[in-house]
Amino acid sequence: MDDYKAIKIGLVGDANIGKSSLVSLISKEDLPKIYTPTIGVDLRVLYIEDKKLKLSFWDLSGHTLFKDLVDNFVKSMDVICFCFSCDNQSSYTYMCNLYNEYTENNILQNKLCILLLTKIDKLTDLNYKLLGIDFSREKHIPFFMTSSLQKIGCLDFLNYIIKFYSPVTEEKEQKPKNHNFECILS
Ligand SMILES: Nc1nc2c(ncn2[C@@H]2O[C@H](COP(=O)(O)OP(=O)(O)O)[C@@H](O)[C@H]2O)c(=O)[nH]1
Ligand SMILES: [Mg+2]
Repeated sequence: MDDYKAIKIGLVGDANIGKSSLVSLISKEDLPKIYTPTIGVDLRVLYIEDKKLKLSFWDLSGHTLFKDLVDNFVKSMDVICFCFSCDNQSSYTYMCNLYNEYTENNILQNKLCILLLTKIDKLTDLNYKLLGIDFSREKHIPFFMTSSLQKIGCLDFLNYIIKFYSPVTEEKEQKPKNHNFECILS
């Protein structure tokens, strides 16, 4: 596996919004039946054989107790997934604050950023979707709506990352921010 290109993908956002569930689903594990807060950092690795990619998913705790630890991990990531959920308005504010903080500290330079709205099986207020679309357009980052429970959107977001880092798209990799992303909704 030495010839595999290693990509580090970090999921950040408020606690209890479904980050760990998303990582479990992507790594083809059963979803946890009861809520277990992530202690600091959790890691899952996925090998994409035909593209020779080693994707490591860093499930980063949203608990403020681990913020310093998580911030340090974020610096070493290639991809940052900014997450907020459909059942928690304050998770949007939390995500925006994180994005602004990382931008101000130049942490997002040369990283691929992705916006994820989680738990869309619980979407009762369309405003969440609109907030996501506006944020994605303003920051020029792709937007995916996901539900780990109903297995919606998770593969789309995974495939996006695979395509982005596949050999033919190496040019893109150098300047992720210069591309005009459209919102990607499923
Ligand atoms: N309805 C619904 N609940 C979810 C979904 N994903 C996670 N949850 C639940 O939300 C809670 C927090 O999930 P978890 O993945 O641990 O969140 P994290 O703290 O952000 O890592 C758990 O009770 C999960 O069962 C989803 O897609 N839909
Ligand atoms: Mg977690």
